[in-house]
Amino acid sequence: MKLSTTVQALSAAAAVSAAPHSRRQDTHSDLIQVQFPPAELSAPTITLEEAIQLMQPAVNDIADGIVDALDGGRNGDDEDINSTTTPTTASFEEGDETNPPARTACRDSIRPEWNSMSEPDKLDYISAVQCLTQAPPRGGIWPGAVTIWDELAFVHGTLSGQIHGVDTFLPWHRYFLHAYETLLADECGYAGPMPWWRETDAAGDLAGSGLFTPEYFGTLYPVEEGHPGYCISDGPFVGLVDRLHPDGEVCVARGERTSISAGVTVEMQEVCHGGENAGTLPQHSACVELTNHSRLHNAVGPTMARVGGSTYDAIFYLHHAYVDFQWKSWQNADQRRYSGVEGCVNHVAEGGACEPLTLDTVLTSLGLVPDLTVRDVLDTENETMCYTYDDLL
Ligand SMILES: [Cu+2]
Repeated sequence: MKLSTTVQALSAAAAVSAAPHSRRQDTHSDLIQVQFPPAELSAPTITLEEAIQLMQPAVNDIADGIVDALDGGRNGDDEDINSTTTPTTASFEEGDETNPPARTACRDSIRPEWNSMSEPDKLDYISAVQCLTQAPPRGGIWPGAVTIWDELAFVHGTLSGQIHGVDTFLPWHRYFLHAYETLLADECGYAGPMPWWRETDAAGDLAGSGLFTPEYFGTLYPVEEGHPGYCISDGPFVGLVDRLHPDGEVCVARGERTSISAGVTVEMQEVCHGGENAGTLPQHSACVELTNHSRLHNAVGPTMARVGGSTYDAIFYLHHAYVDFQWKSWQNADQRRYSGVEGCVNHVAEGGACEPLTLDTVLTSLGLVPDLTVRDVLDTENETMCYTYDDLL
């Protein structure tokens, strides 16, 4: 069915029916409209102007690692950006400024942008992900888990408050992608690369990006404002359920809000990149998280828009590979960013104390795969992790 035809059919169906009960079968198509409330957009965002403000130098001096901690260090104009944490410490190791660590350049493990992959490689990846959505749980993570997919979602959902809106955001999600890749290999024999998605190419029309087809991730339909979205209705992920939803078990669902997806832009990405000498990790992290990252989550909802269950949608992992790509690109602009971190692991309330993010900060998946530290994941071209991105060669 052509998308335009489908959308027309959906609009007509929506006009004649507004059943209030839990789910209903759409009379004009095979789509099931979800009836849990439209996701409250749980990923906070900032505007382009706020992003530019956030990236202003002088919150911290990355060269000295000198920090003006709890008073005065904060950019006065940022006060309404809840999730922005105040950098209060730096853990650059001595000599880092003059001797960046030698990097082994793992050029044999390149993460490709989705659209550059061959058809067989795309299908190979999708088939491995489908396998993971059905693989039996490893156990010991969550008694409610029926699959490893549930365990991944549980880990991300349970830790949600500790890994979003704090400076652990980028390292933890890098670690989480590593856990996911490990499971794809171990449980489903996947030996191919982990793709990323240059979603800025599809701003305002994610549905037409070529990813959301019955062969790959399943169709994504644009929806009107206030429409709750549709259960995934075709492709390898049809029937997938979110077992962490507060309303109980619900289908994994999508509906593109194009007004939001239009805001996933190269301009935002470039602001957050900050140039060679601008931007500390906390600035870069908050900027990335609160702009393109959050917008894409909110745009694909309702599953992706609910932070606690977002990993149930398989697109999550390509999206976070794009987030990780942005971090690595930022790190590449200053080699010291491969050896030092700064910021806070906690949400610092006004005047509150910062628990510093350090190289020894532990990144956990609650036992799904072994814990690592920030040190282990900071450089993706070392012994623990060995990859880079096609656009960063
Ligand atoms: Cu997350």
